[in-house]
Formats: sequence, structure tokens, C-alpha cells
Amino acid sequence: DSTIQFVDLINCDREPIHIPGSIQPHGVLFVLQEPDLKILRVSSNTLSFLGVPPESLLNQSLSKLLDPYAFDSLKQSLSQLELENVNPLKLSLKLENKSLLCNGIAHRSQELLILELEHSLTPEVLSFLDLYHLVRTSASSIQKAKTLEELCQTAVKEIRKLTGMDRVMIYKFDPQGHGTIVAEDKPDTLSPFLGLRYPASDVPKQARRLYLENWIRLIADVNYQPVEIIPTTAHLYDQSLDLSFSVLRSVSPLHIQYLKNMGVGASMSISLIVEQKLWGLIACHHYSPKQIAYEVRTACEFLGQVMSSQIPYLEANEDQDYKLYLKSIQNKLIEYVFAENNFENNFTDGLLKHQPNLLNLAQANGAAIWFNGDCKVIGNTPEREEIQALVEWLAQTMSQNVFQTNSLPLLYPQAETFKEVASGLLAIAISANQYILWFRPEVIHTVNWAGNPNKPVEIDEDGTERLSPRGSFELWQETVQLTSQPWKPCEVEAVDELRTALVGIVLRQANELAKLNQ
Ligand code: BLA
Repeated sequence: DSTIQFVDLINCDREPIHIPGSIQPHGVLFVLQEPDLKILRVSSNTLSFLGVPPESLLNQSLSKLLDPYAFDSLKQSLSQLELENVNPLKLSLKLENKSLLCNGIAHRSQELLILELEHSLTPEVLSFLDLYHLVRTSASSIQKAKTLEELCQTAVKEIRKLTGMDRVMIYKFDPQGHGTIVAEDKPDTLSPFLGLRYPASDVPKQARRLYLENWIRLIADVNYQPVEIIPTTAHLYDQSLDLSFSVLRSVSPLHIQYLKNMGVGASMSISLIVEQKLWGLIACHHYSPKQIAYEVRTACEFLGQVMSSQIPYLEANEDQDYKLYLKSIQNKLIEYVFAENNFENNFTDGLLKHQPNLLNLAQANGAAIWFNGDCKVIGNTPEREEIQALVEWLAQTMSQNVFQTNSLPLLYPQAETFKEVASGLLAIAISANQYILWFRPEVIHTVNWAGNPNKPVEIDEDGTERLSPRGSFELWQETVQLTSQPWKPCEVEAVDELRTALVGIVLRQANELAKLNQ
């Protein structure tokens, strides 16, 4: 544990998780020298996995474990520059009194060849044709999804069917890196995680970097004992062995603790990558240990890629649909204003008294119209005096026709007293004494954290408390304090267009009044 002693909950984004020096025990790892495939290093679990002590393999050729024909054909496969396409290598190992069928997964790292062996699980569990059929059907359902929500929902269903994991979720990152569970498939007996939020630090930076290069990772048993690779870095090599692309890479002990605190027995995640950025993860939990065959993992990786490729189109559609929706609201509001606008009345009733109303134009929870000293409100808003003071502040502050912030209390400290209703403010000025304001509550009050849906396992120390969903949620709350959901550019544009229309109406009315008075 020499690396971890410098890493704690505060600086865990510095833990060098790509060079753990050890692997998970559900396979063995060889570091080989080409072209003879001499074993330079090996994981120390070969006795239990292969029946051969690791020391007896060091500096030997891998041919010790294979018959001559199999060895030659392996060498042939491994001589290729690009190894992705040779995996998995089907290897029949020749051991003392039996032969053992393995999946070999090879890649190069620091000019060395790394060969990992896992038990070949597929034939008993799933035939090639079954798997092919499943994947084809899943991929086509994923491609048929018409909305982002449907895409996410389909993906969790299909991945759960394919892997047999207990719970499959889509964990989506926001621009700050915080995450929300946006889709979930699970048995009814498990309590839901859907809608829960977690701070960016739950998937630290270096892990995100790794997940951008690697589509998939499996933690087959959170209670595993890490297996050292010998000889250890310290005595033979000046460089630690980079396991970024190893399928058996041992997992950060902090993350293992997190999973244990959640009651999880095995975890797998598949990257969702859009425009070279980590858009989210398909996160899978099992409540007991679970080995997933290499072939099934590859199928999941493929589905992750199919899903990733659909995301930008569906997001663009969604954006387009939302803009059309806002446009239709805008048109209706202007219609109402025209219908209600007369000399006793002003535009305020038209904006407030119908369905849809001002709130719909900006997905706000409250709105206020300040009209020559008069204040009319709808939804959840600050008190009249608070709005008056805010309008006075706006009159001084606004340099453009539209003002927006998703953290009003940081700019205007008095707003902290009404942060529950107005941490976000979007405002337009119609004239020197006429304003329309839209309010959004502090994000925390918009999140449904129904009781304690994922009761962590008994926790006593402070550190482990933080490494739990409950602790995470508390940290997430802190990081989003005094902020609302941000206003989308199309919402800002929609209120700006409303402003232009209202200014036109007000001017025309003033002209008509002036004519009448002549
Ligand atoms: C990795 N953190 C991860 C992964 C997920 C999460 C999905 C990917 C690895 C995996 O498949 O398990 C986070 N998992 C979640 C969340 C949910 C979930 C939010 O199921 C919600 C339901 N993690 C912490 C803290 C630290 C931390 C406080 O919460 C550090 C102090 C570290 N998380 C951490 C590290 C990794 C990680 C280091 C990388 C693990 C690895 O690949 O070695």
C-alpha cells in the first residue's frame, strides 16, 4: 500500500490508479518480451490459477505452458502491430495433469507485451450465436430510440439483459462534472437510485481520463485480495508497469470502500463518449461477486459505442423541439397580451392570467412583473419589498436588456434570504420602470432525495461516511449551494424576444394615447 498512504479523501484525484502494481485475482497477467515471449514479470497467483508457482515461470518462455503448435500460432497472432483485433485469443494451456481453456487478452504497454488470461466462460453460459443474436437485437433497439430518455431507458434494459447485473444505471455528467442517475433498470425489490445526484469528485479526474481511453472496466468481487505482479517495480524496473489498458487492473482502494459502503458486490462501468468527452457512464451493480465473460464485455462495449453515437443527434433534436416549444409559448403570450391590452389595462394580465403563462417561457418556478411601482407575481417568488429592492438594484446593475444569473446571492448578497425561491434570476427591462423577472430555486430544493433510498451499510468513521452515497450527496449539496439550474441560451433568447415584442406594444400604445390627447 505504498502509493495510497499519500492519498486521502481530499487529494484522491492524485492517486495513480493506472500503476497499482497489482491485479484482481480472477485472471493472471504476464509481462512478455517479444519476439520470444519470455516472461519478465507475472502476477503472483499462478499457483492457484495454473497450478504452477510464479517463480518457476519468471525468465522462462511462455512456451512452457503451451504445446508447440499452439505456441507458434500464438506468436503469430501477437506479432501484429494492432492487437485489438486478435482478442480474445482462445488458448488451451497444457498443465501438469490437465488442459485449461482460457481467454487471452493482449495489448502493448511501454513496449512490452501484456497478456492477461481469464477463464473462458462463454460456452457454458452463452453460445456465440445466442450472444450475437442478443447484441444485434439490443443494438437495433438502441438505434431506434427517438428521444434521449428512450435511448437511456433502452440501454439500461438491454445491458441488464445481456450481463445479468442486478442494477444498471445511466450516470450522466453535467458541465461541472457532477452526475445524475437519469435511467435505471432493476428488480422491484431494490430501492431506486433514479434522480440521485453525486459530486464530480465521486469519479475523480484521473479516472475520467482513463475511462476516455478505455470503454469498459469490471470489478468482479469487491472483497478481492489484490495480487502483486512480481518482481515488484522496486527492484528490477525504474518505471512502474502502466496498467491503463489492462482488463485485470486492481482498483483504487477508495473506490472499493465506496462500493462496499453501498453494499455492492461487483461493479462494471461502460463509458459513454461524445465528441471526445466523457458524457456519462453506464454503471452496473451486482449484489454478490460476478464474473462477466470477455465476449459479453466486448458486446457491452459495442453497445456503449452505439449508444454514444446516437447521443449527439438526439440531444440536437431535443434542443430543436424545445426551441419550437418556447416559440409557441412566446406566440401565445403575445396573442394574450394583444387581446387584453386596452387603455385601462396593460400587458400584465395577458402574461399572467392564462395557460401557458410567463412561467412556461423560461421553465421558471416564479415570475414577477414590476410595472410602474405595481408588482404582480405568479408562482414562488420573493416578497413584494424584496422584489422592489431587487428591481432597484437591477436598475443600477443591468447594462443590457436582459440580465441572467444562476447564482444571484453571489452578486446580490441580500438574495441569500430568499435563495429557496430565487437563487437564479432572469430579467428583462421594458422601460426605466417596467421589469419582468423570472426566478428559479436553489438546485437542492428541486432534487427529490426521497428519504434515504440507498441506505449505506453501517458506517462509523468520518472517512468512510464520505465514501458513501449519503456522504456524497451532502458534498454535492455543498458544491451547489446558492445556485439554481442555469438558464439555457434559448430561454434567454425567448425572453429577449418577448421583450422586443412588449416594447413595440408599449410604444404603439403610447403613440395612440398621444394622438388621442392631441
Ligand atoms: C470510480 N466512481 C468510479 C466509478 C463509478 C463511480 C461508477 C467507475 C468504476 C466502477 O465501475 O465502479 C461512482 N458509482 C459511482 C456513483 C454511483 C455509482 C456516483 O454506482 C452512484 C450510484 N470515489 C468517491 C470518492 C473518491 C472516489 C470520495 O466517491 C476519492 C476520494 C474515487 N472513484 C474513485 C476512484 C475511481 C472511482 C479512484 C477509479 C476506480 C478505478 O478505476 O480504479
